[in-house]
Amino acid sequence: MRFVGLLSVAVVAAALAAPASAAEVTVSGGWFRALPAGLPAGGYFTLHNDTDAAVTLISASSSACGMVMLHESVSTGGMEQMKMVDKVPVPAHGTFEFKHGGYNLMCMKPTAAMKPGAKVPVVLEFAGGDKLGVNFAVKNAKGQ
Ligand SMILES: [Cu+2]
Repeated sequence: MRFVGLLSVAVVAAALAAPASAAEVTVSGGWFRALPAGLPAGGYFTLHNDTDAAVTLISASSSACGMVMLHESVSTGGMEQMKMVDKVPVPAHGTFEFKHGGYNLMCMKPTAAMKPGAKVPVVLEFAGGDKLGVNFAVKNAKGQ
């Protein structure tokens, strides 16, 4: 796999600031929906896999969250419920969108850093141990 190899997260984050090179896994449009009173913040983004191999997202973490879970919203009889997901495969040259009503990151116990207008770091971990560091914007409940 060619995108991040065994580089440290800090090195990966620095590499992301450089112009995109040929084949890698990238994130666009990452943001958290901050809610008042320490409620969990949903995270949304699009994962782009421009490599020739499938990748599988297995976990996420952030210093702005006590814990980050992968969730899927499932509508049952008009009720929307969140289901835990343990992996999200993205095919070679494919994309996967985490969006409202579908998949989301769930930031449990958000810290004071999780406030609208801020940016918070997120580390995505893939099967095999590759990690990708990316900054997410923080917006209010209206997405502003
Ligand atoms: Cu959720």
